[in-house]
Amino acid sequence: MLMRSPNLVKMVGANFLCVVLLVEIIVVMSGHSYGANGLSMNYYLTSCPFAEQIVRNTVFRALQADPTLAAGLVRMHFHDCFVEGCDGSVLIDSTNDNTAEKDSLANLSLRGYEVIDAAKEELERMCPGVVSCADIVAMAARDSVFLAGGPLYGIQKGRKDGRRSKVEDTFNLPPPTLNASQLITKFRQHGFSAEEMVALSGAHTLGVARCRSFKNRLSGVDPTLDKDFAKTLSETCSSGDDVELAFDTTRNSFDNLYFNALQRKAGVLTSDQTLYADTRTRGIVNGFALNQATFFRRFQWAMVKMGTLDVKQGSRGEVRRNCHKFN
Ligand code: HEM
Ligand SMILES: *[C@@H]1O[C@H](CO)[C@@H](O)[C@H](O)[C@H]1NC(C)=O
Ligand SMILES: CC(=O)N[C@H]1CO[C@H](CO)[C@@H](O)[C@@H]1O
Repeated sequence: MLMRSPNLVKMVGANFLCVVLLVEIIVVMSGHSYGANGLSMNYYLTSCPFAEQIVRNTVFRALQADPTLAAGLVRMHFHDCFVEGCDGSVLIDSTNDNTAEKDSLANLSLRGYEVIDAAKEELERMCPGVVSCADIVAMAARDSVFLAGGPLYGIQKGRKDGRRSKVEDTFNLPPPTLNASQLITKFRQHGFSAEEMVALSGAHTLGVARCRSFKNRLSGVDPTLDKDFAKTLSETCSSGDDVELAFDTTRNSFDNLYFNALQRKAGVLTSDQTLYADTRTRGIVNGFALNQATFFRRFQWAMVKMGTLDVKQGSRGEVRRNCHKFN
């Protein structure tokens, strides 16, 4: 296990490069291992050998300038994968005859598009037409987790970019008002266990929510909501719908404090606090709150799995030249 200070980005640089190089060497030695879905660890080995480094350096520079972007990039990957599979559909701009996923209410506050664009631009210079936008999103999320102090996991590459991005498909995204039963059902539809769903929710160790995402909790008495924390929520909302509140006390550090907050009834969204309120998931929350290493292992596994949801292969997809537009 690597130990990192919260003041991550500066310290981690050198370490990060070494570890990733090592991971890559191990992968290369173990040969081409294509999964059933056509993805592989060393997909760009000959076609664009520096693809991983280019994405990593771009993300590294972006987070140095603005560490809050780690949250944006992790969430972007989730929104990409849960709608139409991990195919870069979240990046498509709307046109006159197509309203894209991007313009859904759920998507209102996605951030970090410019980081994906910067990586894509450099990749197009080095190896034109080779690295998909979907893979860039997956790699950027992976690098963000690690640079924010979370676990490092290797991911397969080779996702093709999709040719469909429709606002109506975003009904697949879970709204923040869901209870544990509904979350378990929703995630089961994508092949996840309750434990994997709780681990993935742990991504809320990064970032913020805006008042409009939790103001549903401010009417009536909620026994699952701490009284002082209820005041924090309503004070936030007294300044407007778009005012932000961090999910935990360390919004830019990937740690297990999110789960400790749930134990104190200080979860921000209904969908956060329900994980502790419901007996089916409370034990999992307690386990992750007690042992960060367990959370990290489960999160790594669940993210790798999320990153392969309905990936497009061959003629089902393309490698976009510009991540905002179909070719
Ligand atoms: C379990 C169901 C989930 C629900 C209901 C949910 C809902 C939300 C909502 C409402 C916000 C705040 C948006 C805003 O007010 O601007 C948010 C933020 C966020 N979500 Fe989730 N989410 C879920 C799962 C996930 C998963 C699986 C991931 C990633 C693996 C994720 C990553 C994030 C991150 C990093 C943020 C902070 C974004 C930022 O600060 O820019 N969420 N989520
Ligand atoms: C969760 O919400 C659904 C829909 O509102 C409701 O039918 C169900 O009873 C709720 N489950 C629990 C355990 O509260
Ligand atoms: C409805 C809405 O406001 N959608 C937004 C989704 O995200 C993009 C990119 O930030 C915005 O341009 C859209 O306005």
